[in-house]
Amino acid sequence: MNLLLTLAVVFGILVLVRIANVAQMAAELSGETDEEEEEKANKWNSLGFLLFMVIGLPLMVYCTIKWRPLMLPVAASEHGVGVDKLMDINWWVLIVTFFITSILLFWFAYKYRYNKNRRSYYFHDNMKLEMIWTVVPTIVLSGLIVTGLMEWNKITDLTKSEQGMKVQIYAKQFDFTARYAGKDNKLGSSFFRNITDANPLGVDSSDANAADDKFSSELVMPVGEEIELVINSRDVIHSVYLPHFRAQMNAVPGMTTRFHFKPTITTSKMKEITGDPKFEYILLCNKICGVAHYNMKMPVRVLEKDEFTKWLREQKRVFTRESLNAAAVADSTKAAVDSTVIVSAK
Ligand SMILES: [Cu+2]
Repeated sequence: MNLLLTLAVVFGILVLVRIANVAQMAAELSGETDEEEEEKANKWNSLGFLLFMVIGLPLMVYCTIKWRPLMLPVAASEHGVGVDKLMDINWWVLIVTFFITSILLFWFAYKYRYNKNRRSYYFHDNMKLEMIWTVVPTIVLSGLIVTGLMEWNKITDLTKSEQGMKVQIYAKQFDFTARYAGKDNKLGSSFFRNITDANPLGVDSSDANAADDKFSSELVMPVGEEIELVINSRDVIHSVYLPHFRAQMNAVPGMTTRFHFKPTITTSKMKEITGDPKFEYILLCNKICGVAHYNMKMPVRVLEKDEFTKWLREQKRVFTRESLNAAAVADSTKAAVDSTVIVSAK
């Protein structure tokens, strides 16, 4: 089907070129002067501009309305509402500017096409005009930048992050793991040298804060609670992107980044809002991080508070008594081997 369509377009263009050639030859045969021919070409070109405007602009409006359902639904986080408002203001400024400039562009191309009886008007400069096209964009752009910065400062305000429920998002090629801080709301420290198959995040088993930490392969959050994402990467730069919550933060190896937000709509409520019973939130990697980047994602659910507490209770701890014992045995064996090596080296 696509091949047929491409062929049809290519042949269509070829036919148009042939028709243009024939028209030119016919004009030559009829003894038209170059000037007359040029005037005719100008007229057709300028009409073409008008036609493009008359078809193109309504088509753009139609497509925008038709494919609007493919856009993201309402923001599911507190700060997301502000982000959307900013986005809407930006769009309105763009749309109004686009329509004014496009209509002027195509209309002028038609109205002021070459006319041998008309002389163009020359002026060296026009203070008033220059002031208008300097001052108006300056005011509009400053307004956009200042309101954007104010919103950004609110989103990245770290004074609120202390109250947030801490959840580590650990990224690696090509998946995410979540670690919940447990009752103490303190994540146990971690170090890449501690990484083993049983301890994929390299959590320090001797850190008391790690005792109640829990793993999860999905990000589950209680509705209406402040969440503090503590973001790390094992290998390359990834990005934690939560489109429905209007949140994104890079995961950078060797450092900790944070994102603070409050989910406001549960998954089941969002199913109602979107009218889609299969709706699910998602966390995506938004940095091209390797061959399976396209598939690097994590399911996300927002639950009522009591449902969340129940869910968290069922999750597996990072360290169980058995795994701690196994780690202790491994450590002592390693220490014994090390001391043997030292003794034999002597
Ligand atoms: Cu990635």
